Amino acid sequence: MGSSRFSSAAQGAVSRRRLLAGGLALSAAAALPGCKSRMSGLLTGADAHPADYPTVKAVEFMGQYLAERTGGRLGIKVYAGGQLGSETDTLEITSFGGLDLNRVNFAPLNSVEPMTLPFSLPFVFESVPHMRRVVDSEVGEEVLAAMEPHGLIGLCIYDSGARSFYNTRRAIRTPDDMAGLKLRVPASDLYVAMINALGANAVPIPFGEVYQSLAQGVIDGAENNWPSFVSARHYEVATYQSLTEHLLTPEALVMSKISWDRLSPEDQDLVREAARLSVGEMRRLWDLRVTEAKATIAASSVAVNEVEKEPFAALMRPVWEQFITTPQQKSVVERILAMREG
Ligand code: BDP
Repeated sequence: MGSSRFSSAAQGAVSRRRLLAGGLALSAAAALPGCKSRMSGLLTGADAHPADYPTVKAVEFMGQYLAERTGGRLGIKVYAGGQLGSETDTLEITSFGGLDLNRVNFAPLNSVEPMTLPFSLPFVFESVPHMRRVVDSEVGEEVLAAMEPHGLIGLCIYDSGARSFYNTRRAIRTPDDMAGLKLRVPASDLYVAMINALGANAVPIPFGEVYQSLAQGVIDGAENNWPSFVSARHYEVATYQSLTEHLLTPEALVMSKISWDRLSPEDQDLVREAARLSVGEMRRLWDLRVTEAKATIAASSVAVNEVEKEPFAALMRPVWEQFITTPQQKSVVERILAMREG
């Protein structure tokens, strides 16, 4: 099951082995033949973020909705804080049916499904409203649907704000300032190419290991949005934040196709409806969280600088050409650009 694009089974933590054995997913035993609509239980989900983060809260909101609508027959339990492993690992586990739900950034999906690459292109979205317009359109639906052959049902797309660079060395004002910096990236070849095209050195590391790597000087910096910069405490170590806003890559909530197929058509509709409703809640929480994170940084010792984006964007053309190659991807990119205001 799943796609050959996934690497061999995730190794390591006992909890992950349990997951691979199907230990946490909606139990197959609950799905009696012919009794699909009586399926009951807690859907399990994974998230790299702490329990109070907007993505976790949004999925819990979805769970409450499901519980209300089914009289408690269905619900969701989120394993937050990356306790089940990196997003790459949990995606693989989800595709095998060891987890029901997984909230991930689009970055780790880039190596799973090429149709996720357009959303990960640097400078493709001009603003948060532009990104929201795109993901709310048929383009969002198309990209979510493209994950199904990999054992993943794309349920909805959440915000992730704008990612900017931060590091322990110096303010970044022009691409020249990036020369030689060792910068952490998520597990995506596109991110690696982006960093290298800017003259820095990309170091792929799971999100949960970034704080320690910064503190130990294994890397000089990383890039992320305001809420993650604060909640992962990267700002305590990386005290130069440069507002490149190079990526507005969103987040995806996916469901294991194996778990999905165990639901009755009515429950599938309900899960889709709950996911759709959770997007509004997520955006509300997200906007508050961005404001809070900015206030935390303003009161901290982080030196924040604005950046003229054009010189950075100009260096991204070869990256776009390298990763956008199929007519389907090109069509998505064209439609994204057509939805710009400027
Ligand atoms: C955060 C995303 C999270 C990623 C993380 C990263 O919400 O899904 O794991 O960035 O950089 O903004 O890996």
